Amino acid sequence: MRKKITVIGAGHVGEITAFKIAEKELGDVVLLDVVEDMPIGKGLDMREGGPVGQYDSAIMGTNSYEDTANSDIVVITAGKPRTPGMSRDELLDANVQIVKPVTEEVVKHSPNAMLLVVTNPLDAMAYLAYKVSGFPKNRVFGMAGILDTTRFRAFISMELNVSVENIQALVLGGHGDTMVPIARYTTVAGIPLTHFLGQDKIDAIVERTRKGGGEIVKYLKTGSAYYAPSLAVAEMVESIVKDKKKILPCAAYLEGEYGIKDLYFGVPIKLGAGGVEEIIEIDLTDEEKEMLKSSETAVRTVVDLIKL
Ligand code: TXD
Repeated sequence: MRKKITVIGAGHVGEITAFKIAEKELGDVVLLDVVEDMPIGKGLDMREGGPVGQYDSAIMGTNSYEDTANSDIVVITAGKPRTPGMSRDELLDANVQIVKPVTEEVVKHSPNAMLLVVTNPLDAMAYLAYKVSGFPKNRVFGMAGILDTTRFRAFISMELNVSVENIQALVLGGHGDTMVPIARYTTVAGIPLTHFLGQDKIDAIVERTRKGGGEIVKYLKTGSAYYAPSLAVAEMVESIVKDKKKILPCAAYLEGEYGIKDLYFGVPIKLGAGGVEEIIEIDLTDEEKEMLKSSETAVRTVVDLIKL
């Protein structure tokens, strides 16, 4: 039986996510948006690409939640993106008004689904979806860390002129400018990053990673990044559908791990058929712990503004 995967929001991230999922044949895809007819056109276009793109996934676009019934995975991308000069946190009020009713509809139609939240401010929206859905914590998680990590990896590969595939890295913390790229756990073909780069260079790459989202918004002017984010979501969906049990940095609900309680926060998790199957706690230096603490404070300040 093929999996049924729904993507809510057929904007930039939603449409490319749906397309990648279909192309990789991870399941049949339903793409939903509030804009009348638009997702139907996009879905049809993707379906018609099947013969030449060599994928058999059935893709459909819709304006109705009836078509999403009994989905195995629901990806929530509905919401406003940033524009230049804006922080992710400034999207809170507008996106609470979107993600809350979307989650309620999803729960009504797909009570057993996994919820993969993408809308910003990410950690706060994952928390909202968790609380509103009433789903167990293993079935609600957010995408951010893979995106932040792929940016960090890309910058390192650009600097060293080596394959992106050689670079293993980890970015922890909230999805904001306080995120914590852990250079100490970053390797190039298993060799510590410090063998290749001095501290100044590493610091500059860490800083560019933290501001990576904003750098793209500045160029796009009318919205935020979508290619790398969509690929990151597709990697998560693949790990669940194929039960790959990949260890990936994702926003997960913490109940004491890393000394943090009742918060969605970016940590390494094992992602498989059971959703969040394990949260991996790694040893951190005092300096890293301090950076994580200020990231926690930044996320908690935003979450506290949500009126559930
Ligand atoms: O790392 C991450 N988590 C992120 C998050 C990386 C990239 C983008 N990130 C956030 O995803 C971004 O800040 C936004 O909050 C969302 C979606 O970004 P996208 O770039 O796809 O925005 P678009 O192109 O404006 O698309 C949003 C779509 C648009 O088609 C709206 O009509 C639709 O969302 N929308 C809705 N769909 C369904 N239901 C409701 N209520 C709804 N409201 C708006």
